[in-house]
Amino acid sequence: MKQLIPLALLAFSLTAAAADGVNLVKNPGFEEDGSWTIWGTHKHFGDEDKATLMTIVAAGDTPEGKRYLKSADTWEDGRPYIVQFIEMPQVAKSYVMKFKAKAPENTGFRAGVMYNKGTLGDPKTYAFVGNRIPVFTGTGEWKEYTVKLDNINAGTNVFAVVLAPSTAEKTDTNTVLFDDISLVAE
Ligand SMILES: [Ca+2]
Ligand SMILES: [Ca+2]
Repeated sequence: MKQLIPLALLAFSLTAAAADGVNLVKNPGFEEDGSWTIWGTHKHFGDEDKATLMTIVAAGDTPEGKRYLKSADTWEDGRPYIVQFIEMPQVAKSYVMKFKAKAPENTGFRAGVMYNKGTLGDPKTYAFVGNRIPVFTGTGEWKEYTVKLDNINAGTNVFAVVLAPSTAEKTDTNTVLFDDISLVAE
């Protein structure tokens, strides 16, 4: 019975957080290490190759803070990307994801959210149930992009925030910079 109180408080604080427009993304500006994971790769991609997928750059030309993510898809036989998993005990009706990206002019890249259900890390229960990952077009400059998330698939209890440096075409290759990612209930 003792557990009921902290769980109730947790549920209350999560509801309050959503209502307050809190950013659900951890390490949203890549100012720290961690929270983001390489995903969608194939077994034959070596660790050294994978490193080019997720390079944290600390240099000028940063739209937020001191660091940003540089992500490269150099493979013509795969469409790897970066994810952050967010467990969602309660899912609101809709969310807005915003991020800044710098992609070469007129090249395509993707960002959005995959909807999953089950227990993260347990292949027996974990399953993909849908997504909202539009293709965007680069301008050659840093630009803010927006993804509206609604009609979220029933049963979703884990969001995977996706940052993909190329389109869904496996043969596509590209290098894209990302920073200042936010995901807020509305
Ligand atoms: Ca940053
Ligand atoms: Ca590719």
